[in-house]
Amino acid sequence: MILLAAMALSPAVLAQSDEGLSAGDVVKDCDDCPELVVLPSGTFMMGTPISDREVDLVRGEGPQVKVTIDYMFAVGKFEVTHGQFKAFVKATGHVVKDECRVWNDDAGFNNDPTASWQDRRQPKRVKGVHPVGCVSWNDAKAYVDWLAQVSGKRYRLLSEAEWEYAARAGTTTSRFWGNSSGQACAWANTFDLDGAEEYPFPWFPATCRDGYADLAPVGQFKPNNFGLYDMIGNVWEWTEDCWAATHVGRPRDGSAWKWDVGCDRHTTRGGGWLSAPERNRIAWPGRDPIEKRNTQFGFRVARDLGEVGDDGSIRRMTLFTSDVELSKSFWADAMGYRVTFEDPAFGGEETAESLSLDDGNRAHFVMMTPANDVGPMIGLLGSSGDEFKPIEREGTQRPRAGESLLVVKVPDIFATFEALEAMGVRIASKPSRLSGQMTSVVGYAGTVYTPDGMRINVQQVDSGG
Ligand SMILES: [Ca+2]
Ligand SMILES: [Ca+2]
Repeated sequence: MILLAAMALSPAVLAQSDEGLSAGDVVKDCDDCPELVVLPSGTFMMGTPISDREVDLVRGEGPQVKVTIDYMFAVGKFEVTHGQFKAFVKATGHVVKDECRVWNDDAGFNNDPTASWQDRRQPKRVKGVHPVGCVSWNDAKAYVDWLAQVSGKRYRLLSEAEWEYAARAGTTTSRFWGNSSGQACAWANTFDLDGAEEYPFPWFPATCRDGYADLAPVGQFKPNNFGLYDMIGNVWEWTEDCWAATHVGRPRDGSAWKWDVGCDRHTTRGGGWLSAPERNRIAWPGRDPIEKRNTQFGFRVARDLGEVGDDGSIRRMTLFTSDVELSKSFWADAMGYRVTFEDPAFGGEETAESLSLDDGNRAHFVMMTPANDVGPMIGLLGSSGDEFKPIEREGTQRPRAGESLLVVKVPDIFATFEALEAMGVRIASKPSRLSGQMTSVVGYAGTVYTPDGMRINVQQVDSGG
């Protein structure tokens, strides 16, 4: 009832267009869609300072890096609920695998083959207003893809940087209410004295009572400064990023940190109802296998605002195709650019191995951000020389010295995706956010020459798995 009252007080608009939205607005795109809060752009320090007594450098919450999110985006006001996820399962027939790590009085905290997202033991009877749990990263991805389909909007998971930015909401303390785990109970459902009475987990609880020994319905505690609920505690939230043990090398523009070859473990954030207080902190990253299901693992959604190109910037991404020939008609209308790789040391053994790809990936495209008003561009790996020839190469697709990328301007990056997909192209990683960087190429280093002769240095932005 508390939840319903809170929701009634924030009238959400069923938005047809994102024009005119500003930070703090609440948006709901369809009956079964989660409510979203529009977040402002901003800059923040990601991670925990070395001086913090709780800092866990082994787990990868340091060193601190400055991240600038120069775009507004929308984030789920609440964790995705069981009811919302159920609507997705009903509409699509999506199957969530059984077996989930749950608490059983006889077996303790164990991988129970009979537990599932619909029976995850805690709570004893799950309701629609509880956050969904016992779902894997793949299940979360399937859900956001479905939302994108039914709404026509760009739903996705949050990047880890976006998640931390959203959770901090302008604060710099270890929790969004301050530094004390003992004050958690007004703001978050964590492992508290109520939980400790019911579940004998071998770690200390927060020294307060939040009223929930295990899972709580979403939205029962005070929100953070952005109006987001349960950013700490209740369920852990899957992010788009691959887990890394450090923030060194992390993208600084809010984009997800992922490897071209994929990764086995993704980052979960925010802690959960049974986690120890030191894990119920904004910056502490979980590192969890992609198919892991746990009673306290759920997620939250994000959505991009507007259409690509609205503000002159586009998303950064990597994609692969299995047949270059098929995409020739697409390139025919494109304006030619050339990226030249001049460094003879580039493309050495170590680099080649770090980007070995799956069988069947023969040509490599990279998405590039625009130089000023140039607009969306895509790069195609090919030979150097007057006549550009696409290269189809087994194994590593990284350009080597003497090769180049043909970079072409496209009218609409998402129309391009659809066209490529219709041609049977496998897209390894869909664009996930706007980027304000002048030029960036995922996984590459080299030099870009724009048509008017401007030379731009391109930085390598990923680090391999
Ligand atoms: Ca609790
Ligand atoms: Ca949470």
